[in-house]
Amino acid sequence: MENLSAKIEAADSLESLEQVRVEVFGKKGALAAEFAKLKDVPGPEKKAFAAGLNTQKADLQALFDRRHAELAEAALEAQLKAEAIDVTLYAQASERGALHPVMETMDAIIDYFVAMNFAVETGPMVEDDFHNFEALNLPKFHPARDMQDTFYFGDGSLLRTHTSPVQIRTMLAQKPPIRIIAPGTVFRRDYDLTHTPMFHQVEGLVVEEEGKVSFANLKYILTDFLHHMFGDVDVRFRPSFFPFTEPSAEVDISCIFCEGEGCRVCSHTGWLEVLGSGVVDPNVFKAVGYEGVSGYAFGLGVERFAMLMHKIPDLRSLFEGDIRLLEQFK
Ligand code: 2NL
Repeated sequence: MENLSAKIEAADSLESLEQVRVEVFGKKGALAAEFAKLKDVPGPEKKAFAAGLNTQKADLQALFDRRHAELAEAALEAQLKAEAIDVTLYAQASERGALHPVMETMDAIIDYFVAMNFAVETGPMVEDDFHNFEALNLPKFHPARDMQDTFYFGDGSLLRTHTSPVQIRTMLAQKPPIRIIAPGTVFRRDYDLTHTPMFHQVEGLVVEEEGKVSFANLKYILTDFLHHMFGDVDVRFRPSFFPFTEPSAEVDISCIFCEGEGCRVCSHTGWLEVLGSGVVDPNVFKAVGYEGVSGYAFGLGVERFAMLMHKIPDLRSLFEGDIRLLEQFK
């Protein structure tokens, strides 16, 4: 028994102590062997013998528990020491990112119209002929449907060329009054200095009971919007044509580079075109089953807004992911 105590004391790790535990307390261990002798002890001595064994067992167990606690404590100490972190060391500072200027501009545009009580609607980028063209008074064989401009999948589906289909879907799903903007990604087969095959639009649509909105409301809100975005610029509405509006107008601001004097950016006109707009064509309302309503709509290209607001000269720099450009927008 002396040597069992010594064995427990001598264990120098939890692993070796576990081996000792099996040797001492295990089913086939030293204590079990001692207890086995009990059956050969003559009757009168049995009780004292058993009591002696139990005392020894209890002593050994106490010794084992103490040793186990010591070794467990030592193991924890060692682990904490090994895993210690020097919190006084300088960390590698991580670079902070930022929104891309196109998304930041989109958010600024959305914020204006949300403040003006417009709801934000979104829809699928893969569309069909009805929602992208037919319902917008773009009949079959209209040049805007040309293979030149539209990505077709060959099964009748296509990549939306504007976010107008979102407004068509909203009108089909809801009753007037409607007061929404549709921001999103759009696609056209066009790639040169001033066009990219993927770009972003925000379109707006207001529909009310007949006679409650007119071109005057459109003119007011777009003028206020452009002042909000570009500051103290002149705003001009110029007659134009879109298949989905009648009458239609393109909206110009006085050139923010030369303040209307005439420069290369404004092609020496003093004006920059920034919006398309108009009074919703009756054929559009017919296509969605609306009667006795009037409305106005508008659309803008977000990349163009971003370039003008930040005076970025080259459209392509918005798509190249050059960190030297992006770092300037933190
Ligand atoms: C532009 C022209 C415009 C619209 C978009 C629209 C949508 C519906 C009905 C009528 Cl559902 N119109 N959208 C109207 C006029 C112009 O955008 O130059 N965009 C960059």
